[in-house]
Amino acid sequence: MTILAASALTGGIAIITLDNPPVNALSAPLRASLLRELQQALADSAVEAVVILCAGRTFIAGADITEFGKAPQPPSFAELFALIEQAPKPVIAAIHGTALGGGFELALACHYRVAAETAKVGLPEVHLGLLPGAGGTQRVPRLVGAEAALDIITSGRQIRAKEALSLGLIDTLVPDGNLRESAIAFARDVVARGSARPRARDHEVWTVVDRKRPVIFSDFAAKNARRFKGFAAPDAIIAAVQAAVDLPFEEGLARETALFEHLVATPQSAAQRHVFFAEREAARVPDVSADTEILDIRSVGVIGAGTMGGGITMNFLNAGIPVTLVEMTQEAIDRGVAVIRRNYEATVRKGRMSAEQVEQRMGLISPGLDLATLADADLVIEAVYESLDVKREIFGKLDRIAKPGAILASNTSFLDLNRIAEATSRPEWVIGLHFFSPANVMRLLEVVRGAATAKPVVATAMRLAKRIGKVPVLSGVCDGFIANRLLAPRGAQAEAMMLEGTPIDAIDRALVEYGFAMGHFQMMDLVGLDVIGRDSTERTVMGELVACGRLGQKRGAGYYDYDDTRRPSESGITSELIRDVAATRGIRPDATSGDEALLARLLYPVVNEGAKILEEGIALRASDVDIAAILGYNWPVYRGGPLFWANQIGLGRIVAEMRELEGRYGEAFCPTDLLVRLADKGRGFGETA
Ligand code: 3H9
Repeated sequence: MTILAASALTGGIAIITLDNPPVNALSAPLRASLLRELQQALADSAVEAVVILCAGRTFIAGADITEFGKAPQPPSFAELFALIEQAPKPVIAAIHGTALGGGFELALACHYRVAAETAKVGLPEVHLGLLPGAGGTQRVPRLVGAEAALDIITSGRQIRAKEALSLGLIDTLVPDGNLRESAIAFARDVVARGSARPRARDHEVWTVVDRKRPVIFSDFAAKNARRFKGFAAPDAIIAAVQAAVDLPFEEGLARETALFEHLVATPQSAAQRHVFFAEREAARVPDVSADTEILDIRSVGVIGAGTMGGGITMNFLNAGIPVTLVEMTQEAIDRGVAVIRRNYEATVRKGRMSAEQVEQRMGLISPGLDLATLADADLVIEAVYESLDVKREIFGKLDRIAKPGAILASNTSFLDLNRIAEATSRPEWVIGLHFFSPANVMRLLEVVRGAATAKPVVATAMRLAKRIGKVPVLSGVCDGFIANRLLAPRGAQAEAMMLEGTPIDAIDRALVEYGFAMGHFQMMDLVGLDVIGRDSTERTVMGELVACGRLGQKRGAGYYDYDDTRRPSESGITSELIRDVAATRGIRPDATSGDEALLARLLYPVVNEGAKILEEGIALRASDVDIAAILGYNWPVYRGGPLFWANQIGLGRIVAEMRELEGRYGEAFCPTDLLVRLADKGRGFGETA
């Protein structure tokens, strides 16, 4: 039986230990159990102070996220925290690991907070489309002032114990491994000093905030408008923190509760909670059991020091794993290493890394020109240009060089991994590791499983992804894998609509309004039209633009014209070209208007492609498709990904609308069997009957 909360008494100090693996989420049973233990301790005349401590790897990581959207179970957070705060005996939180969300809010309701040196605290609710709903927005401003509170709560960042101490969020730091004893000693000291019971609620917010600047809230919203765009939670957080300033504590709490209850019922929060669990689920491969052997990756080889190879290398350096980086010429390797150094130096300038750290990381690279230097690497990643012949040749050589038991990976973004694996005598050791550009920044890693890839190789890749800060999504072998396959139909529809006479800025605006950082044509211009260079036998607008030197933003002209500040404006030349190309291809004007119609046109084919990817068994589950879209090409996180979004619209409606569109625009709108089947059953993607 799992012990949820149990008490022990040592010399007048009651120690309540919470034990709800894996992260001590404050579920209803845990709340009930803690409430009971607290009531007993407070009623026990032998108890002079109470310490709340957690078993396992962390203090409470927050409310149990799986409970949101269900009927609330007693006791409420408010009831529990009121008991703590109003307790006639001092209550002390002893924090290790991460005290997050409702967990940190519990600590804030305690009279004192003792933290282990490596502990972190934070209010990450914003990442779930929520605000701290258990007093965090009212107590934090009272401890640190409104401005710091706005930063902490809207960023959701984890604050190291040292910073938390200097901010006044915790009272003392103690050595790791000695938390229990230190917290007991702290409690004894408090008792000896006369059982003082300071409460965050009694602090004056105005003692920290400059009274003359009531505009801090509107200033803060304006300054962060870009970052908050489209998200509902930041505005609600600002309103709640403002309530901490404007209203008495209890009224502020009531305002916070009302805002929380509103947010938790929004589709945005449902989407962001879906993404939270989907990211974690993605690492699981059903036929690769948890006890599959994980290979030890202590050294990595990367072939190709271009943009991709360099970015890939940085991931391993950041994780402290040495990399042997191999190129064809001295010039190429020197350039690649210099770019890596420049990237790190830029991070130093932003104050996010020290000069010593740069040297440490650069010291982990062994640059060279000889593939033979990869003989000892535990994992080799090939990141040369996309040519099957070149890759097969490299894998053939690697096969002769790499030690037995080394994983041989390709960073191909669309080639047939099985053909690459066949160039070796050990296809079971070959896997795809498809990084997204910039590879040191983008969190998605598509792990491509070939027909022969061995289970330990898959399991190792999934584990390694986490070690280097990536979210792995398993993909089968197909042209474009998951993320790129999803992106293609959106582009095809954007271009079709352009030729039918829909203004490109209307198409882009619809995507930006939906939540993408930029529209299709803006993205093409940013990447560079010459770089995208599609093979086409037909006359295309892009081909014509390239032919007349309009290569995109870098030339000040592409689909759009750009001024010195890179602001796009409509181009007469492009409009003319569009009309011209449409006329030669016999496309009649038929502009689409209205955001809903534009989005149906642009995004339903993406939903359909996602369904095909599932149907073909390329992705393991619907939520993996969502993660690939969100992390691979910035599908707005608050939409939950294409398939979650489709569920929210209703698959029945999507199928009906697609059939209409199919009549007008053809095959791209023919709903795939899986989509039709689910719609007929009234089910959504990933939903069991
Ligand atoms: C909140 O508190 C609202 C309140 O303000 C107001 C209430 C009224 N609930 O991430 P990991 C699971 S909102 C349920 O892989 P790590 C997770 O799904 C909450 N489950 O470990 C996974 O399950 P599985 C605010 C949770 O070591 C397992 O635990 N708090 C929760 O890489 C391990 O997780 C947060 O948003 C939860 N709260 O990282 C914090 N948390 O093994 C969310 C985790 O089945 N949590 N799980 O896949 C985290 O950020 C990370 O889990 C943490 C550990 C940093 C704690």
